[in-house]
Order: sequence, then C-alpha cells, then structure tokens
Amino acid sequence: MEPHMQEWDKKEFFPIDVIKKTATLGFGGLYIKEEFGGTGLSRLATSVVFEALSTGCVTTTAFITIHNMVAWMISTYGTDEQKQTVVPQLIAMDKLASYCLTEPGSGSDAAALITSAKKVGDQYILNGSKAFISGAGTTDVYLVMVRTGEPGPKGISAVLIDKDTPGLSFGKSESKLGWKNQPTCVVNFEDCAIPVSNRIGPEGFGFNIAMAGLNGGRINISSTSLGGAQKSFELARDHLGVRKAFGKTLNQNQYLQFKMAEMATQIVSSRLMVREAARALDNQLPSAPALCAMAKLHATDNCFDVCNSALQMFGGYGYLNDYPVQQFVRDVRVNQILEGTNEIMRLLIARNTL
Ligand code: FAD
Ligand code: 2MC
Repeated sequence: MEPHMQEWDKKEFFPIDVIKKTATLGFGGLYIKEEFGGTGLSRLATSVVFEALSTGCVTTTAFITIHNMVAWMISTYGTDEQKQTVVPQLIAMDKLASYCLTEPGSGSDAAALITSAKKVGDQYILNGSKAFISGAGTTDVYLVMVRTGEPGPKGISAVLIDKDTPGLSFGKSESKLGWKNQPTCVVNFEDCAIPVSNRIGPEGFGFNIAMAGLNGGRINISSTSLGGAQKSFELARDHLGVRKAFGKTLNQNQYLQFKMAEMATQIVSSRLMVREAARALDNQLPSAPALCAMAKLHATDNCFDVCNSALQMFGGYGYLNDYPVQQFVRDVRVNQILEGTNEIMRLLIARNTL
C-alpha cells in the first residue's frame, strides 16, 4: 500500500482490489475463530498486524478493521445459518461490510437512535437513516442497529441488510479532511423490508452487540494511529539526519533530539496501552472495556501529537502534499472522533472508576 497511499488520497480512490487481496492473507477475519473459517489470531496479534499495515496506509487499514469488526460480530452473535453463509463470504472478502450505528441526530449518545424496524409478519420494515457510514455505497452488507422496542439501549436490535435491498439508498460521499480514500456516506432506509431471520442476536440485545464490537474496534483503530505515528517518526528521524541548518544537520540540535525522545516515549506508551487492552479483551477481563477506552484515549491523542510533531520537523516541506507526513496527520486525526470520541472514552473510564 505504501507506494500508493498518496495517490489514493489525492484521487479519493477506494482500493477495493487491494483490500480484497488481503483476504488471501487471512485479513478478512483476523480474530474470527478458526472453527468458523477465520484466521484465529488473538486481539493482541491483530493489533500488531493493523499497526504494521497502517505504516503503509492508515485509511485503507482502518476500513479493513471495520470489516473485521462486523465479521467478528456476526461470527460471535449470529445464528448457525449466518455463520455458515455470511461469515465465510466476509472472511473471503467476496462481500465487504459496514457498521451502522451513528445517525444524523445521535452520535455519542448512540442509544438515542431512532431508525425503526417494525415487525410485520416475518419481516422487519426499516425507516430512518444512518450517518457517517464508512464504506457505504460500495460495501455489500450493512450491520445496522435499529429500534425494535422501547426508548434507550434495551429497545435496540442488530440486523443485516444487503446492499441491493429495495428502499436502501446512499447519500453523496462526504468530503473530508482525511480518510479520503474510503467513502463515508449517509445510508437511508425507506420502507426497507428484510426477513426477521436477518437479525443478529436476540431482539433488544443489539446495543450490547454494538458495544462488544466496538471494544475490539477501539483497539484496532488505535493500532492504525500507532502505525501512522511510527511511520511519521521514522520519516522525521531520517529528515533530521540530512537537513542542515546553522552549519549542521538538524539531528545535532538538542531540542530536536529531546523532542524525538518524547515522541518515542509517546509511541511506546501508546503501544503498551493498546497491547494491554488487547490482552484484557483476549482474557475477557471485566476491566477490558475501560482498558480499551483508555488505550484509545491515550494512543489516538498521543499518536496524533507525534504525527503533528513530525510534520513540524519537516518545516515547510511538511505542509506540502508531496510529502506523506501531512497525510498521516490528516488520517489519524479522525481516530480521536470516531468509534466513540475521546470525550466518550473519558466518560466510559470515569463510570468504571466511580
Ligand atoms: P456528537 O455526539 O454530536 O458530539 C459533538 C461533541 O460533543 C464531541 O466532541 C463529543 O465528544 C462531545 N460530547 C458529546 N457528549 C458529550 C458528553 N456527555 N460529555 C462531553 N462531551 C460530549 N459511525 C458509524 O456508526 N459507522 C461508521 O462506519 C462510522 N464511520 C465514520 C467515519 C468518519 C470519517 C467519521 C468522521 C465518523 C464516522 N462515524 C461512524 C461516526 C462517529 O462514530 C461519530 O462521528 C462519533 O461517534 C461522534 O458523534 P457525533 O459526530 O454525532 O458527535
Ligand atoms: N462494552 C460492553 N458493554 C458496554 C460498553 C462497552 N464498551 N458500553 C456500554 N455497554 C453496555 C452497558 O454495560 C449496558 O449493558 P447492560 O444494560 O446489559 O448492563 C448497555 O451497554 C447500555 O450502556 P449504558 O447504560 O452505559 O448506556 P448509555 O446510553 O448511558 O451510554 C455509551 C452508552 C455512551 C457508552 C455509548 O452510547 C457509546 O459508546 N457511545 C459512543 C458511540 C460510538 O462509539 N460510536 C461509534 C460508531 S462506529 C464508528 O465510528 C466507526 C468508524 C465504525
């Protein structure tokens, strides 16, 4: 991906063929159990893979993480039939998946969602819309959190919708600061009929499924920030070794040496927190959701800071689109917002603490 990431960004090109190729390496279901055809890696190992991939392209890797999150959710909470039909298609990336929780009127307060699914016979009829959906318009399968009952989290269910379902439509691809080489769209449901058998898990359990998916998602997204920060650090280190000012290379300047030391410490502390949260999730510890939130808060904030410091070390060149460091800054910025903003991470940690 690395030789192409700047061109993909410039052309806003979603590299589906490259993404699908990663399935041959087992990247379509990295942490799905082997008994369901997945690669069977731990969350810990998965975070290493996503960090490494992101050094080549944060945005493309981020999409792969979302696809993996959805595939894992279906393989964990789906029926035997869904595990035998949909999951293998997702693992092989014959079909790509999107995760649909956010709505135009509810993001952080996700349990306030209003997209409705009314049961009529053996069908649900969906009405409403989702906002900011990654991959939407291109992906084949949509895992959608809908209201089937009372207000609040207990009235929410998770359902699967195919792209070609009548009544499903997509807004324009949003124009964004970063994540330019994957589409982000509104998804609309207008009397969209799906079989009740498309539900994932019991009725009223959809919010819990959505949150369970996001714990792993937050580790994965943090891992993409780690990859972006690691690469930006290396680019800055190399630049400081050749660029001269005041008769010597920049890396002989102690301020910049100390700055590199701080950046290295930010990367390593972030990495340790991400790996620790992954380990907690692997061991299904009760502390896992809070540790995932802490890891996301710490890693996405610090890694953004590292990328931004690296840009500063390039001086004016850092601001030019010819140099990749500005793209890492733009691409990791959104990780402080999506999969739960870092304010919501504080809320989760505070609740756990109190
Ligand atoms: P709001 O909830 O309106 O928040 C606005 C601000 O207020 C934020 O800073 C927030 O932290 C703060 N705030 C809110 N409540 C509190 C509080 N109680 N205390 C303190 N501060 C608070 N969603 C999906 O479902 N699927 C996707 O695939 C997806 N992909 C995305 C891709 C991109 C590029 C982007 C930008 C977003 C994506 N999202 C997706 C949506 C994302 O998860 C939401 O944008 C995010 O959860 C925040 O919701 P919001 O935008 O409605 O902000
Ligand atoms: N792990 C496991 N369970 C969780 C959980 C987590 N991280 N967070 C909440 N829950 C459970 C909680 O335990 C409760 O379960 P039960 O009633 O069975 O005990 C249930 O969910 C409801 O939780 P709350 O009562 O805490 O609900 P509340 O509405 O007060 O707060 C909040 C929920 C704020 C934590 C949730 O709405 C949230 O995480 N908001 C952020 C939304 C978000 O992350 N969106 C990301 C969209 S996807 C995206 O951006 C992509 C790029 C893919």
